[in-house]
Amino acid sequence: MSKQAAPTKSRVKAEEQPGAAAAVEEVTDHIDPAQLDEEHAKQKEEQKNRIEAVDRETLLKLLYQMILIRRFEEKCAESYSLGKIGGFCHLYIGQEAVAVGAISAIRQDDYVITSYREHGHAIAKGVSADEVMAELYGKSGGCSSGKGGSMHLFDADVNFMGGHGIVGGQIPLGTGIAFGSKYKGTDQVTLCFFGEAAVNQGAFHESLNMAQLWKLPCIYICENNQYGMGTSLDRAMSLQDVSQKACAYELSSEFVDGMDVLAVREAVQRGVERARKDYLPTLLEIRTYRFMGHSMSDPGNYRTRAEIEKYQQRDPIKLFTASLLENGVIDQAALDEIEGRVREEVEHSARFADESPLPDPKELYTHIYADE
Ligand SMILES: Cc1ncc(C[n+]2csc(CCOP(=O)(O)OP(=O)(O)O)c2C)c(N)n1
Ligand SMILES: [Mg+2]
Repeated sequence: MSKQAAPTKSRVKAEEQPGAAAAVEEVTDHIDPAQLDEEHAKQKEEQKNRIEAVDRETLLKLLYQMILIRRFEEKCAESYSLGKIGGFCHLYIGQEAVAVGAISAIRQDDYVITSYREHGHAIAKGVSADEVMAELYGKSGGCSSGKGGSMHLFDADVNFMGGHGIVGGQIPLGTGIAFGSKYKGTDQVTLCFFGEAAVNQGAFHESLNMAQLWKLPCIYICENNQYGMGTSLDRAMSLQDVSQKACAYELSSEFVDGMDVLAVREAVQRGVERARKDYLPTLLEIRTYRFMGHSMSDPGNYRTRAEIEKYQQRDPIKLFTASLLENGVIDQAALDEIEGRVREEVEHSARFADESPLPDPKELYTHIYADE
């Protein structure tokens, strides 16, 4: 058997990606924090321009949502340890800029579908913190009536299509939702989120092939947090440059800094434009890092504290707050006011969940079939 050529280190070329030139970057070592720092320094100047391009109200909303998701999940961790939340619970702490930036780039009637690490996506899509917390508590006031729990949040009213526990299972479903939009002739787009471990699933490849072949308005968002449970990317993937996988199916793709909420928003905006105007799919590899364990029961023996702390220096909330302060968009008083409102919203959600009744046992027999 002939020896395979080493994977090429170049990204999909900018000129092959209409409208995407600015965000295409040189390849970096996947887990070299020093290099990521360097990238960030370069992006600092761009940051100022990015901030100026977005209205203040939107900037404050992005910050509010990221802080809300962070504090909400800190509350989840507390409630989990008190036994109020049972089953699996996968926190999103460290990755908030991805869901918030991406979902800020779509309309209310667009679709979002994602994995089990979805508390943040649900909140960013418009499911209330009350309904998410009640769902985690298994209470009837939850968005899935207390029958889904942490991994199965759904809310059709805001086109939030879950919450899926099978790794990569949501990718063909998201492709199908995008097919539905095109079939019905609407201009709705679908954001389909998944982790980098899902990219090794056949369903990912089948979906990308069909999406490009049939020109489906789907933006595939790989949240590359560099670990699938306790397995690092470099132990599991032959071609670790996820955005390159788009080449096999001729999709446009981009590599994005997932610690930068505005960079995420801009990349998704470009994907959305392609999808809405021309029914074209996009693959985005958004590089991020989870600060907590895979789930609440993860002892975390597969990585060092020093590695986590290195990434925490690029905490997306700290970075965004600092650039808003630096650029005079907010001052300390505005920040304190946001923190105060967030605290109230989170406390309210915990009270709501505590007080919400358990589902009636007869609910066991409802919502069993898709057409009910
Ligand atoms: C088909 C399938 N295989 C294995 C599992 C067990 N499992 C749950 S999460 C996970 C890792 C997924 O990692 P990734 O896709 O990177 O998402 P992340 O947890 O990092 O957000 C695995 C292997 C599963 N749920 N489904
Ligand atoms: Mg992962």
